[in-house]
Amino acid sequence: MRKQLEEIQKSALETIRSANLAADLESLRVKYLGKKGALTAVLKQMGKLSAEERPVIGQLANAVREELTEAIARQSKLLEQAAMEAKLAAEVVDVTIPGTPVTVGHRHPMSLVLEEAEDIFIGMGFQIVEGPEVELADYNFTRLNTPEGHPARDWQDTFYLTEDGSVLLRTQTSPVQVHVMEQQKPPIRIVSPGRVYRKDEVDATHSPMFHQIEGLVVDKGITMADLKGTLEVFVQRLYGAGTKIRFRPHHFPFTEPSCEVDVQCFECQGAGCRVCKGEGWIELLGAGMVHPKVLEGCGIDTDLYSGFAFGIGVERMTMRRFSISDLRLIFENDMRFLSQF
Ligand code: 2U9
Repeated sequence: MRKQLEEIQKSALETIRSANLAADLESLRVKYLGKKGALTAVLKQMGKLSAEERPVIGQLANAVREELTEAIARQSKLLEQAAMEAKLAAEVVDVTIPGTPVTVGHRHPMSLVLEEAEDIFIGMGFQIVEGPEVELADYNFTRLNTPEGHPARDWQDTFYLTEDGSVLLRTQTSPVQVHVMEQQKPPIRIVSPGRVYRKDEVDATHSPMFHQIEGLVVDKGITMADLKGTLEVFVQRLYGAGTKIRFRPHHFPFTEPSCEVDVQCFECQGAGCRVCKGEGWIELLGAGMVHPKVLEGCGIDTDLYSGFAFGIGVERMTMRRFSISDLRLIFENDMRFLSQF
C-alpha cells in the first residue's frame, strides 16, 4: 500500500503541475482526492492492514492528501496569475496614441432663425404654443373663414387622411390659435411655430413640407397700429436696427383688412437689384386684423375684443437671413452646406 500511495503521489503531482486549465485541475482533484478517487480507494483497503501498519499508512495517506491539496491550490494560483498577466498584456492601453477627434455639431440654420424669432416674440410678451400636425379640416379651413368650395382651399391643397377629407395634414399653424381661443379668454398673445404641408412639387422656392411661425393677439382695443408696431420691432430685432418695412394691402380669408409686409432689400438697400428683381423690396410675411367671423366662431365677443394675426414662412426668413438661394439646400442635409453655419 505504501508503494501504491507513493505512485499516486508521484503521478498526481506530475499531472497537477502540468495542468493548464482550472477545469483540468478540478477533474484531477476528483480523480485523486474525490469520494471515488484513487486515494480513497487505497484507504478503503486499510482494514486489511495489521495494527502496527495502519497508523503508519494512515499518516502517509494524510500526508499525500495534504500535499496534493496544496499542489492543486498552488497550481490554481499560478494559472490565475498567468491568466491575469495575459489579460493585462492583451488589454494594454497606449496613452500616447492620439485620440479620435470628436466633431461637435451645431444648430441647423432653420433652428437658429426659428429660435431667434421665438426669443424676439417672447421678449414682447408672447407665449409659444405648439399643436398637432394632423388636423380636422374644420379647424384648418372652415373655422378660419374658408368654407368648403372656397377658392383659397385650392392653393392650399394638402394631404388628406380620410376619404371624406375631414382629417388632413395642416396647411398652416392657424388651427393651433383656434384651439387656444376656444380654451382661453383674452388677452391672448401667442406665436405658434411648426411644420405645415401643401401639395406642392419640390423646386427652388417650394416644398410639400415647410415651417411657419404664426402670431395672434386678441385683447380690448387692438388695432392695426399694434400690428404695425409689433412687426416693426420684430423685423428690426431680426435684421438689424434701421431695417425698413412696408405694408401692402392684400387679401386673406381669415383677416380683414389684410396686408403683406415687405422688407427693404438687404442687397441694394432699395435701389433695385437681381436679388429683389428690381423691386427694392422683398416679401416677408402676411398679416391682418383677425376676421370678426373667426373670433365669433371661437366664442369671442367682437363688441369687446379685436385682434391681429400674422404668418411668416420660416424657410423664407432663413433664406433671407443667410442669403440662401435654393430652398432644397435647407432639407438635403449636405454637410458642405450645413457646416457653413
Ligand atoms: C387665426 C386668424 C388669423 C395668420 C396669417 C398670414 C396672414 C400669411 C403666410 C406667410 C408665409 C403663410 O408661410 S406662408 O406662406 N401667412 O400670409 N397668416 S395672416 O392669420 C391668422 C391666424 C390664426 C385664428
